[in-house]
Amino acid sequence: MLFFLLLLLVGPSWTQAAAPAAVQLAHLRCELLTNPEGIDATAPRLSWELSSPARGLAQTAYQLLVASTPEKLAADEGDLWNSGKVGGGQSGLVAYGGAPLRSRTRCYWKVRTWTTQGESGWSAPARWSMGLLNYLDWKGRWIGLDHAFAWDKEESHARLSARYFRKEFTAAKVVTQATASIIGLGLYELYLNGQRVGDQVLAPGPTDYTQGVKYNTFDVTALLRPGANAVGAVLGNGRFYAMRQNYKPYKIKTFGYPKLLMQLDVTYADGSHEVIKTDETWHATADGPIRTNNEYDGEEYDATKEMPGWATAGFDAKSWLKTELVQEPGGAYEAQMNENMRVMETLKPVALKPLAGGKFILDMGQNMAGWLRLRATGRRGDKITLRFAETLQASGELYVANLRDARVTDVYTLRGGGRETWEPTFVFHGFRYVEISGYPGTPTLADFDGRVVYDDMATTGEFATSNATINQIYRNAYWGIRSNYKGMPIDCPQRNERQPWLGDRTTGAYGESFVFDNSRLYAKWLDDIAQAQKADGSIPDVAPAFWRYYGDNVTWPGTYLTIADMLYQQFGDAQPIAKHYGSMRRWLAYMRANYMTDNNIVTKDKYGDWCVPPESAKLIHSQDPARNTSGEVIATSTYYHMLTLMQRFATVLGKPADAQEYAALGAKIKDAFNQKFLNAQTAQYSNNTVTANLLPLAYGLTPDAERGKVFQNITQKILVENTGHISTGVIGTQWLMRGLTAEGRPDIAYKLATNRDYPSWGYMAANGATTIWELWNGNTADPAMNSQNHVMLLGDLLIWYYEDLAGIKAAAPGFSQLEMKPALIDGLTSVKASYKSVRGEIRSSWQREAKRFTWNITVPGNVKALVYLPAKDAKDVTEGGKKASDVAGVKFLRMEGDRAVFEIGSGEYAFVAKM
Ligand code: RAM
Repeated sequence: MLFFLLLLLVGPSWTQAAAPAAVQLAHLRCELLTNPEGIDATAPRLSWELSSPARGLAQTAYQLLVASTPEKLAADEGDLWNSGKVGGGQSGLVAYGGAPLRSRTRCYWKVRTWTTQGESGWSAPARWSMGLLNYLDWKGRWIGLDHAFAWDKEESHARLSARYFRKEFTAAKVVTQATASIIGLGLYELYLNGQRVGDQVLAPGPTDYTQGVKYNTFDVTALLRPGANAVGAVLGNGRFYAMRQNYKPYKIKTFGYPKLLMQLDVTYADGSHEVIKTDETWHATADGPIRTNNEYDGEEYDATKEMPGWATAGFDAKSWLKTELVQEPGGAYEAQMNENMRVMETLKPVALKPLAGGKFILDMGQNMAGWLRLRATGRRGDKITLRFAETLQASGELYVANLRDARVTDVYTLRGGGRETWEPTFVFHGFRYVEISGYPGTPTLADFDGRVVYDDMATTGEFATSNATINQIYRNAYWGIRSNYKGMPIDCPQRNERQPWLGDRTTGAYGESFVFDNSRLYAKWLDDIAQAQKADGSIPDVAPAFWRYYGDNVTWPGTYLTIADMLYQQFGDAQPIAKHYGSMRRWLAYMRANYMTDNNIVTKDKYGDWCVPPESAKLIHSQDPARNTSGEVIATSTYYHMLTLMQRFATVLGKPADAQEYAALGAKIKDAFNQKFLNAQTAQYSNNTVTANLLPLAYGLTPDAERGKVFQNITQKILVENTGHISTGVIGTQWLMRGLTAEGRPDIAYKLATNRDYPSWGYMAANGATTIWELWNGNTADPAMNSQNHVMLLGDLLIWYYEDLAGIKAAAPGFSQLEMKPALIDGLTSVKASYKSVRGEIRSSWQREAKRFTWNITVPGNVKALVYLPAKDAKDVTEGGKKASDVAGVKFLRMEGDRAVFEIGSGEYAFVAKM
C-alpha cells in the first residue's frame, strides 16, 4: 500500500489539481483556537499543519487567501488579502498582511501549499471575526449596583450576593447576524431568551482590573428570535470584589462592586444595524438565588429565591431595581485571547461513608479543582451543606487545617417539589473529599459528580513508561497542572491563597507545555506581568498583583523571561519576546542599579531555594545552613542566566549591540561569581549544596576545566551524603534532572525519579498523593503552608520525561526540527510518548531488550528529525526490516559515541538497533 502511494506521489499527474490530494492540510487555525470570534490583533496570525502518508513531506511555498465573504473565498478571491505564492517552510503564525481590518469584520480564509510531494490544493475554509477595536465601538455604559445589601457582609469573610441584570428589546426585522460582546466583572454568565451563551465558566480571564480588562465575544445569531427578546446577565465577584474585604488593605487588592458593560450588535436582513447596550434602562436585583459567592469561602444558593424566566421576555420585573451607572474599571478593553475555563471532565465519586451526626464523607478518589454537582429530593427550604478538603483526619473527618481561613463551604437550599440538580456558578474548590450534611434522605454515590474545571486547552501529550512510579507521578503532575490553570497559573486551588506566583512556573511552564497547549495562557500571563511592572522597572512575585508582593528578587520575576523563551522554543512564537523585550530590559537595568555590587554580585534574594527537604518532619523551611543555598549564589547565577536569555532575545530581534552589552556584563559576572563562590581546591561552590553546584553548571558559569569536578561534588552529595535522594527546592529542582542527564548520569536522575522513600515525588505517591505536594514532607509538615496540590516542586521533571526519556525535543523553535535522543538507563525498558506540536503529532515509542533497541517514530509533516540510535555501527540499525542507511528518506549522518545518528523527514518509521 505504502509502495503504491509512493509511486502515485512521484507520478506525473500528482501536481495536477485534479489528482487526489495526499498532502493534507489539517488544523487550520487563527490566533485564537477555542473561539474565533472577537479577535483584536490587527494582524492575526494564521497556522496550518501538513500531513501525508508518504515520508519526507516538506513545504516549499504557501499561499493564503482572506476574503470578506464565504462566496468570494470559494471563488478564490482574496479581497482582503492574497499573499501570493510565498516561498519557504513557514506554516505557523504567518501574520495577516492584507487590507486594514476594522471592528466586527468577518474574515474567511484558506491556504494551499507546495511541497516536496506536490501541491496540496486549497484547504477547507476557516473563519475569524474582528472584535471591537476602538474604545468608542463600545456604545453602552457601565452598569452595576454600587453598594452592599442588607444580606451582604463586607468584612474579612466577605459575603456579596450575585447581581442580576436584564433588558428586553424587540427585533423588528429579520436578523441575519448578532454578536454579543461582554465585559462582566468579576465573573459573568450571559443569557439570551433564557439560554446560556457559551459553555465558559468563571469568565472572563482574571486581570488586574485597574490595568486592563478582558472582553468575550459570541455569535448569538441563533439565539435571537423575531419580536420580543430578553438579555440577562449575572455577575459574580471573582477576584474583582475580593474575598477579603477591609482586611490587609496594604496587601490585598480590591476593585469595588461587580460591574457590566455589554452590547449586542444586530444586523438585519435589510442591511440595517442596531445595538442593544447596557445603560440606565436596564433593571437589576441582588435578591436572587446566589446569596453569596466567594472563591475562598464558597457559594450559597437558595433555590426558593429563584426567579423563573428572569432572562426571557415578558418576565415581571416590577420588584427589580433600576440599574446604576457606575465608574468604568481602569486600563484597556482587551479581547481575551486565552481560553476561558470550562467543565473539562466529570468524575464519578468512588466512596461515600457515613459520619456521626448525619454527615457523610464523599471521596472523589482524586484531588481535583472544580466543584461538586448534586442531585436531591426534599422539602422546600431543606439545606444541604458541602465542605471540601484534600485529606481526612484519622477520625475520618475532613482535614481543613491546611486551608488556613478559607471556609470552602457551599450551601444549597432546596426549592422542593421534585428532583433537583445543583452546582455552583462563581466558585471553585480544591478537594478530594466532601463533607455532606443536611442531605434529605440517604445520599448515594449516584447523587454526585465531580466537575473538573480549568482552562479549555487541549491535552497535547501522552507519556507512559515501564516504571509504575514514573507513570503515577506523571498522572499526579497532570492532575496538579489542570487543577492550577485558572485563567492564570495559580499556586494552589484550595487554601486562602490561589495566587499566580511567578516562581512556581519558571521552568514548570516549559514542562507543562508538553502536556497542554498552554501557549495562550502563558502569552496572557506575560501581559499580566507587564501590567504589574512598576514605573521604575520593579516586577512583583505575584501577577496579576492581587497580592501586593514586590520583593525585588531575581528568581520569581525572572519567570517573565523564561516563559517568553519557552513560548519561542516550544511554539515558535517570537511575538512575546518582541512585545516584552523593553520591559525585561528595564527590569534588568533596575535590578542592576539597585542590587548589584561594584564587584558584580547580585545581593538581593528573597526565597532562597524555596522548600528544600527540611531536617525535621514538621518543619516547613529548613533552618539548617548546610541544606540552604546562599541567596547571593542564587541571585547572581540567575541574573547571569537572564543575561544569556537576553542575548538570545536580542539576536532574535536583530539587536546585536544589545546582545553584546549583555554578553559583556555576563563575562564580568562570571568572573566575579567564580572568584567569590568557587573553591579552587575542592571545586565546590559556596557551601557545596547540590543547588549551589548545579546552577553554575547549568547556566554555563563554571570554567570548562572545573565542570567535571563540580559535577563530581553533585553526584557525591546525592549518592553518598543523601543516599540517593533529592535535596533541592524549587530553584535547584528546575535543572536537576536535565543537569544529571546532560553530564552523563541519567541513572542518578532515574534513581531520583523512581524513589518511593522520603524525600521524593514517589514518596508523595506512596503516601496517597494524587497530585504533587507543596512540600517534600507534605504528609507531616505544619499545616500553615502545606498544600497537597502545588506544581512548583516538579522542577524540570516533565521536560526530562519528554526530552530525555521519550526523546522528543525541539532542536529549532516550534519543533521545525527535532532531536530524538532518549537516555539509556538500566531498569527503564520502555517509553511510549506522543506530543501534538504546532507542526503536528510527534510519536516516540521504544523498547529495550538485552541487545536490541526497537523504536517506532512518527514525525509530522514539514519537520526534520535527528534520531540517535544506540548502536556500535550504522550497519547494526534497520528500518522497516532493511538496513537503515539504504532506506530512502533515512540518511546516516555520523557516529556519536555509542549512537548512530540518522536524519529523517516526516512519516512513520520502525527502527531496530543491535546494541
Ligand atoms: C507560598 C507558596 C507559593 C510560593 C510562595 C513564595 O505562598 O508556596 O507557591 O511561590 O510561597
